[in-house]
Amino acid sequence: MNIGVVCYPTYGGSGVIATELGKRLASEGHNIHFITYSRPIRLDLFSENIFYHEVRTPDYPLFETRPYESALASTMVDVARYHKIDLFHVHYALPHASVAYLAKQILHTYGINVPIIVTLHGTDITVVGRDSSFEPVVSFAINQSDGVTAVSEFLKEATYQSFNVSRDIEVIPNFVDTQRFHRHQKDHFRKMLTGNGEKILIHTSNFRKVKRVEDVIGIFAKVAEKIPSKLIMVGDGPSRKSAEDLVRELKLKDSVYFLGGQDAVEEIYSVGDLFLLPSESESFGLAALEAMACGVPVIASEAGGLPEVINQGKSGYCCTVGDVDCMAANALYILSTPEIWQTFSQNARMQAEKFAIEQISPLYERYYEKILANAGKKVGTAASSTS
Ligand code: GMT
Repeated sequence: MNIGVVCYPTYGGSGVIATELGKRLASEGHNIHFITYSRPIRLDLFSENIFYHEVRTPDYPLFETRPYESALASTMVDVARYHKIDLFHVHYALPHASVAYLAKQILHTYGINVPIIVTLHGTDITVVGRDSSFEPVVSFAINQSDGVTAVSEFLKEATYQSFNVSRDIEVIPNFVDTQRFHRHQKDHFRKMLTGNGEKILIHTSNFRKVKRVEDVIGIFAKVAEKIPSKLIMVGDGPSRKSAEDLVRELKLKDSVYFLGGQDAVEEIYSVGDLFLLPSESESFGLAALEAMACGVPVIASEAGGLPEVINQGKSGYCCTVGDVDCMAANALYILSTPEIWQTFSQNARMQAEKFAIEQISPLYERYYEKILANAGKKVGTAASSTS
């Protein structure tokens, strides 16, 4: 199959999922054409079946903001016409679902039908997409797409609740590469961070309001009062400055490291004793899954799809959003004895294996085939695919 993939290329779970899925499908013989405004962050290695088309949005003195959507639709049309795209898979509804609809209508004028599949990821539904400035467009585009998937049952239901949508939505959960994400031997790194055998707590995110980074620090402060610990903060974003200020205010500066954006997160998770994700809203929680694959138990809020990922009481705990006391108490319980931690760590890995990429990517392939069949299109399988 020749598949056009549209996603956000910067740090963020939806871009990671889009890129890792594309890489996996390319390794199985499909031709994957990424169409984005910069190279997707995890598109690091050359593969003969992967192509990258940069969307250029020319500037003009009249533009206060550049019309990216028009440039993206035009690039999608161009790539579809000249690379014989069988279907477009667009990740994150806003604005990709409506842009894909536009591209599809334009392609019809050339006598070309390219079905559109939209994957809903999170705040495109739960936060920004449902704002009245966008809702009618997002509802329309979801209804008009040939296929729609959501990354959790929670997100599927949230879509029905917040949008004027009644069509079928297929739940295909996110996945993890369990070969890459496993507990690496990183004793020297651990020693570097914790000269006195402290526990290591980790948080990774894009430091937005929805992540409740102040709760991460609150949980850590309570844990550190009882058990000597360090906190590693990975990622960057708007809440980082206030988080650093809070750490200074609480006089925790020597125990909290802000590492900024990192690529080899599996190496950091490999020295982790707990992963903290107390988000306000989280459709899935890919970072938690990746940490679990490295044997790190998770302390999280019970927001959104997190309870579908974390096996409560086995691989971690979920508490009510904002209940820092509950999260700290559960963290202390897991860290209280090496035996309890070991059991949670093993369970975390086992739970993550249920979401291994080799289990989940065939679900997407089957869904592609179904949508293509519904559209009356017959295309080759991975093995017979040609560009
Ligand atoms: O919605 C966002 O915050 C952005 C989005 C992304 O592009 O990174 O994250 C969402 O999609 C991820 C991948 O499917 C999920 O793992 C995250 O839980 C989800 N974020 C939220 O729901 C806040």
